[in-house]
Amino acid sequence: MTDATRLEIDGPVAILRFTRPDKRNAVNEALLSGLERFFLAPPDGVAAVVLLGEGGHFSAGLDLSEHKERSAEETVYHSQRWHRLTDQMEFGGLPVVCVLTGAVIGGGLEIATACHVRIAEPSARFQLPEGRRGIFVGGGATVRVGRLIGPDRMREMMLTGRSYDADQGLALGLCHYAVGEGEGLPLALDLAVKVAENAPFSNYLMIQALSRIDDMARSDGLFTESLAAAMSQTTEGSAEGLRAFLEKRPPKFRK
Ligand code: 1HE
Repeated sequence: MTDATRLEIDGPVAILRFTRPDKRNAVNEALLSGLERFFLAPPDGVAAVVLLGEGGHFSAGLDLSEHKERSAEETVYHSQRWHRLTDQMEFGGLPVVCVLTGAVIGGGLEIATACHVRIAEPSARFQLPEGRRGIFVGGGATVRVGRLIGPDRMREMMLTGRSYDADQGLALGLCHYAVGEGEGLPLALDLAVKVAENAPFSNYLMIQALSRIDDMARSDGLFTESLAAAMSQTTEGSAEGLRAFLEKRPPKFRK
């Protein structure tokens, strides 16, 4: 993809790796562009993505050597670029499973929380050390991390700079699975294949509807749910999924 990311396609699953281990996969221009290139135009036929970092770390966040040169104006544009990317990851329609090892720090946590399934190995450390760097989060953490663990806990996490480990992350909802060392990628691939076998439009609705309904008033949310249910009912997927269940066989969805 770029010299900071590598893409491999295995049937319906794309495996995207961060390949800057010597810099703990800090997100520089090349890494950000690699993510944008993939998520803005995913290859045809891909139905799920696995995201991971090489060298024992997911990502140490924003590349601070590049960031120190940015003006305030450039920082707004750069932060908005992260928001476009992470929104595209969250709402683009492609399920994303990430494997979290080592540093899941700052922007690394912002990327992780834009993924739909998060698997942490024992080395994972979740941290928001922006206060020690004299900066603030800018890649969506106030919304995504704030909603996952609550603004109160996020503020404490930022003020004290504490790091949470994989088991604590699991209890807090920063990850969905805490697994043994080396077990992250096999589980991610299994789950990605399973997700890719769902009816495509059901996956699309899960990805689009849930966070949006969370933004709505209760009655708007419930009405939107009914509309989404009705739309799913018009697809080939529902015809096949319901028929397969009644015929006692696995469904076979068009990709
Ligand atoms: C980096 C970065 C980086 C490592 N930008 N170069 N993120 C942070 O504040 C985290 C900063 N990094 C760390 O706290 C540590 O590097 C780690 C705990 C992740 C790993 O420690 P360690 O001992 O394994 O490695 P190291 O020796 O500290 O780092 C290895 C190299 O990676 C070193 O470069 P070298 O040329 O001296 O070998 C480090 O400088 C480099 N490196 N992390 C640049 N982040 C959209 S806004 C988001 C805002 C944020 O993300 S703020 C949080 C930034």
